[in-house]
Amino acid sequence: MTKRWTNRPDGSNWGEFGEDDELGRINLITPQKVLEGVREVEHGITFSLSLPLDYPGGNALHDRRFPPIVKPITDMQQIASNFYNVVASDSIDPSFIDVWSDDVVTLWLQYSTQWDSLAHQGAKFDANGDGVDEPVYYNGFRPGQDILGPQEDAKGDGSGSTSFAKHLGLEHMAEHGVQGRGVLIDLEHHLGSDRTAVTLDILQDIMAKDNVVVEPGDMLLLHTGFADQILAWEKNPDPVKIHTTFSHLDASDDALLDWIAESQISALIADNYAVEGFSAPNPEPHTLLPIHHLCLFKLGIPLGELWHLGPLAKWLRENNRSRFLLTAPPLNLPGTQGSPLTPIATV
Ligand code: UVW
Repeated sequence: MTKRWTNRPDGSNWGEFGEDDELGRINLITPQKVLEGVREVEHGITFSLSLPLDYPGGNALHDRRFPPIVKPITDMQQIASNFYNVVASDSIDPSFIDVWSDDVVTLWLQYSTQWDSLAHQGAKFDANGDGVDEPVYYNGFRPGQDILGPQEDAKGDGSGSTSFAKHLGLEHMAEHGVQGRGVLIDLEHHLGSDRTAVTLDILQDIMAKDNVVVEPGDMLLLHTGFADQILAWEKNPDPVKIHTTFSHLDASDDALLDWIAESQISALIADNYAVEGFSAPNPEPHTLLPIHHLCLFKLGIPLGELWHLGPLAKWLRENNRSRFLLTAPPLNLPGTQGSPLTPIATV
């Protein structure tokens, strides 16, 4: 197969997991890494790390993402009542005792607890070496060719799908299985609910105080307290505080970005909105989200957002631990940019 690129971005690892790789750093979750995760299980206690998927509530966090809409499926005549709370003795035959329901959901895949796929953020970059930047995703995959849409029948199966990631979709992570060692850094314990931009110095200071060590292939989780507050707001979040409280990674700190690259983490996960804050305006070409750019575009590190980490962080602190077995596959829903999930930590 022809290479999709002749230039790769500075500091990227394109091609290092194979010319056609679509998994990125998830490749570092090897059988050995799974065993390292399993060895962290001592008590058999599990923590579900998902918010209910109808949280945060409303759309104050992101004005184009909405809570799920659940409906009954309809019958061939589009009548909903024919397949929801259906009493079979009334509608089919008096001899049947059954009552049935079936439903359908419209689900904004990045509304709540989610993975961002490697197709979620690319960049303009001169990958083919013709001197002109073109839009491209991780490992040189292209909009319009590999990531299709919006267009009629993008999936090509008549299903009505108008977008479809032929490559880099989350089904690859689902099929690989996402299970290995998770390591949690408890930012909230040290920084409280202030909107602190966390630099490498702050991060390493907290890691030293809490004896947190991150090794290649680990999935790194950051507890900021944001998702705990989201739950406390009970689906009616404060529209100002939701954007002005709790810590996030300081994407303007180049040393932090270098550390993320050098640490060889396989995934970067936070309980907040986007892991990082937005870049300041700048007349030069730049990325709005440097950590998304580094992780999704350059290094193939999937991002987890809006995970519910509070109870796990509390237990780990009480037990003087930071590591656990993390099981966190996305939905095996082909062609998607993001996926809800129900991650489980086992200690
Ligand atoms: C933002 O929308 C800021 O981040 P994400 O798309 O990763 O949720």
